[in-house]
Amino acid sequence: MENSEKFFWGGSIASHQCDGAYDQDGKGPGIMDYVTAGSVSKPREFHDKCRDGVIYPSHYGIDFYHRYKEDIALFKEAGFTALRISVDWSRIYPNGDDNEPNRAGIEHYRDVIKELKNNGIEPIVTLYHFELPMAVVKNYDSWTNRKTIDLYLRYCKTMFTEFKDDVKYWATFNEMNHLDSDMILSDFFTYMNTGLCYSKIENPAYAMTMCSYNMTLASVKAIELGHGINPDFQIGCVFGLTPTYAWSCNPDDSIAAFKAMDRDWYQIDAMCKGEFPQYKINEYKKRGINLEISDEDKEAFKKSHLDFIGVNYYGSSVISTTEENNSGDNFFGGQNNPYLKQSDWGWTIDPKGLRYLLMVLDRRYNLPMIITENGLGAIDKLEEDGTVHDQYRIDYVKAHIDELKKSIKEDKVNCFGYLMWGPIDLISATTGEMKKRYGFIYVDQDDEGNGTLKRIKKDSFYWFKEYTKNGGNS
Ligand code: BGP
Repeated sequence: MENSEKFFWGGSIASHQCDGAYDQDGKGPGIMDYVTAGSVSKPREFHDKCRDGVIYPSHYGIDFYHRYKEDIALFKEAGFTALRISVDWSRIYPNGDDNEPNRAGIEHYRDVIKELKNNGIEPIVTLYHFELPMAVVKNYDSWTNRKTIDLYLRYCKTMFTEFKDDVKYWATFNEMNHLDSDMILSDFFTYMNTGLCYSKIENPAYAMTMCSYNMTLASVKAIELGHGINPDFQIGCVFGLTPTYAWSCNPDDSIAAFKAMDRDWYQIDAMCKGEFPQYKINEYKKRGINLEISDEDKEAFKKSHLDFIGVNYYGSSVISTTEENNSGDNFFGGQNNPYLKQSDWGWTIDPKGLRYLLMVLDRRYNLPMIITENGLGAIDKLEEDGTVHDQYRIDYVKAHIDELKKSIKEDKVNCFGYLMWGPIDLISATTGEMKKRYGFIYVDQDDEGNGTLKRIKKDSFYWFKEYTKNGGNS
């Protein structure tokens, strides 16, 4: 990419969506291991077996745990210079509070990271991508308990220390912003962030507030901890961000749109503006929740130093304050945008929204950014001759990169990489489906976990390889 010496091209994956091997090498049960296909919002009781009349996709993933060498070789061939992976906390501390870390888990990630580096791919490591040990939910009531901050920090310390010289880029959390006090316990984002519905919760709104607050504080403390271990670490946090437009020029719609976006800022504000924002404390108060911040916590927020913002971007939403316009069956809530198309899963496709979002973030925070997720979930057809023609994916990715280029060149936004989501087909987080595919690489597996797991290069794979050959300048 022009104007940028070190611009990463690559992809993002998460352990629980691709590893499989859910009970191997000492891994403990994590919250995503309890979730059945298609029922993320209604997780059922944990089954010891992969199949007990019910399908638990995280139990098998796409077997990246055993096939990572083959997959990394393909990423290299596609021109990747970075891969964002996640470490599953329950592979390192199976119960969250074990006396010693699980060496086999650490060594597994060491092998993966080594393989990436040997292939010239920079590892970018997320420390929490919906991967909370279930024992922390059951024994400590998840993030409602401040003790969980200590457990998380101990896990981070283990990772920062073990990989002091091997990993430079870290992300403390993935999409913790999809958690707020006015959500419902059965919302899949609440579940994925906290597993809360498995703990003893009397006041859900208060519990969710405490989870969000404690995760934000944990992120701030982890950043400080990491910088203490290696001052050269670049430690960021990843947010799932959805720009929201006003349906009309009615000022009420503009205020509603602003407020909808405001929900996404408070944790970023807390991580880089020196204090937990008063506007959020006031909002909690209006909902009957009294958030008191101790002097010790205030100190931690004051010192917070976020190195970069990770941007997960899939699409935009539209908000209206008048009921007759409230037709929306859009995944992001609100209206369907008449100017834009949607994916098969109702996600609005809006490349320009990325440019808009980056401008807002840049002017608000003036921090380096990296696109940590972007992509199109689509149904792909494997042809009889073993090809997959996914021009729609090429169009989607190219359109977003085109807008990103404008952000960098014209808007002078500081963005140091583009990582597409799910470069190899993997399990969908929100639906548990395999048929919702994002990859440049097709994986032969169906929604029930059947298939050869063979990896097949799609048309988009060849396109991306060509596209990135000249640093995306061709
Ligand atoms: C993001 C998550 C990812 C990923 C992606 C696509 O919110 O960080 O884990 O899953 O969304 O979502 P889905 O897999 O549900 O299509």
